[in-house]
Amino acid sequence: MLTTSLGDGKIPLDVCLYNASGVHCTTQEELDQLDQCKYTGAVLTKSCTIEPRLGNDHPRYYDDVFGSINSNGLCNEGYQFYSSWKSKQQKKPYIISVAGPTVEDTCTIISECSNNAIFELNMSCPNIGKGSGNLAYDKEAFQEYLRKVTESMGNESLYGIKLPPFWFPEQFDQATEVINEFRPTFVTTCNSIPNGLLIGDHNKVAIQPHDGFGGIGGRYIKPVTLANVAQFKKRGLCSIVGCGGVSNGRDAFELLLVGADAVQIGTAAMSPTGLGVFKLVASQLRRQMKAFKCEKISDIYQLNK
Ligand code: RRO
Repeated sequence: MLTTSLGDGKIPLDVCLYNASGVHCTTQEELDQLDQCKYTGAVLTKSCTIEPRLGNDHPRYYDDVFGSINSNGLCNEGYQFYSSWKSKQQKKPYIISVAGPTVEDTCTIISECSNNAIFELNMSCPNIGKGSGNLAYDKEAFQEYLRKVTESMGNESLYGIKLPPFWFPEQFDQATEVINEFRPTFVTTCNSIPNGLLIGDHNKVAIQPHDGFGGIGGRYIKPVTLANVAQFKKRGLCSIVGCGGVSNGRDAFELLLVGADAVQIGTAAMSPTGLGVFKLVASQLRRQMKAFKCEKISDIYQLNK
């Protein structure tokens, strides 16, 4: 019932839910746990760079009932770790998120990974200063990045693009033009909203790096995610993975209703119950589908036509 696929069947997912990059997917133990989780359809890694990175100083992540702020600073184990991680179950697609963060480093990483690796190109990290966070807002820079990166891939490579949030119709038109030119297998929309600010305990900014500014995720951003999925769906491009603000089955159902083919969960999987959220969301999503007489995931979008 929860089966779906990205790229017209090229990436089959037994379950339409999986983790957002950055959430429970940095270490060997975390990847192994994702691999074993029965309620996710893919394993997606933390965005990687050539060398391992420790990331920013702590506290760099904070959440409240409405969502989260982070300035993790691209902490990761380096691409060689992610390219050599092996699934013990061998059942789910394994997607390597690549941040670069420069286009040259992205190309190096891609050309060094195996030909049949699947990539999610992170062009939207909000926390690394100049670089990827605003790349997709500039049409020429976006094209140039994809031109170089796709040249470093095999012709048959499967890849998605992790987009930043867009706001205005012209931005969606412009991004769609670039996406249609390069035809990725999927887009993931969207990364955290850049440069938000949350106040934590003691009347101070909630996280330490960058004077407290960081990427906002979780329930705060669900309306933005819904709008971004709907705007891209309207423009009829490749498969869409919705990401941002999903913490229950109704949230996932709503993203599928506006045109997502699959749904990632980020902030809600950082909670103390961790990966348990996938079981909860999967069972609530099934219940929603039964209530609205949907037998398969693609029936959900039809309800909204
Ligand atoms: O590591 C981070 O600070 C980070 C990344 Br790479 C990203 O893409 N999105 C985000 O919210 N944080």
